[in-house]
Amino acid sequence: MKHSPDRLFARPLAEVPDFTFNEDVARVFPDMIKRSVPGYPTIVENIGVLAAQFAQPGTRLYDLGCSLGAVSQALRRHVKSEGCRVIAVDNSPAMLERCREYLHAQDAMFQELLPVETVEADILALELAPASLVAMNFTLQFIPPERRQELLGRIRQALLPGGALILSEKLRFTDTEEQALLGDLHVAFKRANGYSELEIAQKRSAIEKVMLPDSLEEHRERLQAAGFRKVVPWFQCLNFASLIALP
Ligand code: GEK
Repeated sequence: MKHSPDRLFARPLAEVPDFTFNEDVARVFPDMIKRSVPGYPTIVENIGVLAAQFAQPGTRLYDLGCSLGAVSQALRRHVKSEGCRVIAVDNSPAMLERCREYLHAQDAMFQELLPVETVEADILALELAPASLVAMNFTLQFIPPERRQELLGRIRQALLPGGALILSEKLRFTDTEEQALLGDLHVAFKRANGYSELEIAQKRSAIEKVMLPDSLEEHRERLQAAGFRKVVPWFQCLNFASLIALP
C-alpha cells in the first residue's frame, strides 16, 4: 500500500494547530510513527508474539486506537488459536478508512487469517465484550487523563481469566535529570530519522496539549486500582515503553 513521507511540519506555520488524526495524518502515518516512536516496529511485531500466548480459542482480541491497523495485522500474523477474531477500534474516520484498505491488502496476501471487524467508535463510549486480549498501543496517552481510570476499569472487567492487556505509552519521568536525558535522546532519534529542528519544534507544539504522558509509577498505580494484579514492563526504548497487565 502506498503511503507518503511525513512532511506535515516541514514548512513554517503561522499558527500550529492542535494535532488531530485527520486525512493528512492518515496519509503519512506509517512513516510518521516509525520515525517518531523508538522501537515501534519491534513493539508491534512482538505484540503479536505476546498475544499468541494469551489468546484463547473462540474469543475476541481488541486493538483499541488501531490507527492503520498495524497491531491488528500483527495479531493476525501470530495468533493461531481457533475461532479468535480481532476487533479494531478507532474514532478517526480517516484512519479507519485506510486501516480497512491495509487489512484487505493483508487478506489478499495471506490465507486463513483471523477475521477482523473494524469499528468506528470512541473507546470511551464503546461497550467492551469479553476478550482474552486487549492491546492499546500508544492510545491511552490521547485519552483525557480524568477518563483513563474508568477506561482501564472497563477493560479489566472485559478481560477473561488468563487474558492480558498490552499497554504501550510514551513515558514521562519524575526525576528531572532522567526526563531531560531521555527527552534529549528522543530528539536525537528524530533528528537521526531526518526530521529538521523546525519539524521537531512544530510537531511538539501541535501535540503537547493532546498527548499527555504519565509516569511508569502512575501507570502501575492506575492499573492496580483498576484491578490488574500484575504489571510487567516488557519493552522500553528511550522514553517509550510497553507493559503487560494481568487480570
Ligand atoms: C499503532 N495503535 O499503529 N477512541 C478511539 N480511538 C481513539 C481515541 C478514542 N477516544 N482517542 C484517540 N484515538 C496504533 C497507534 S495512534 C498513536 C495509535 C500515535 C486513536 C487516534 O485516532 C489514533 O488513531 C490512535 O488512537 C493513536 O500501533 O499517533 O502516537
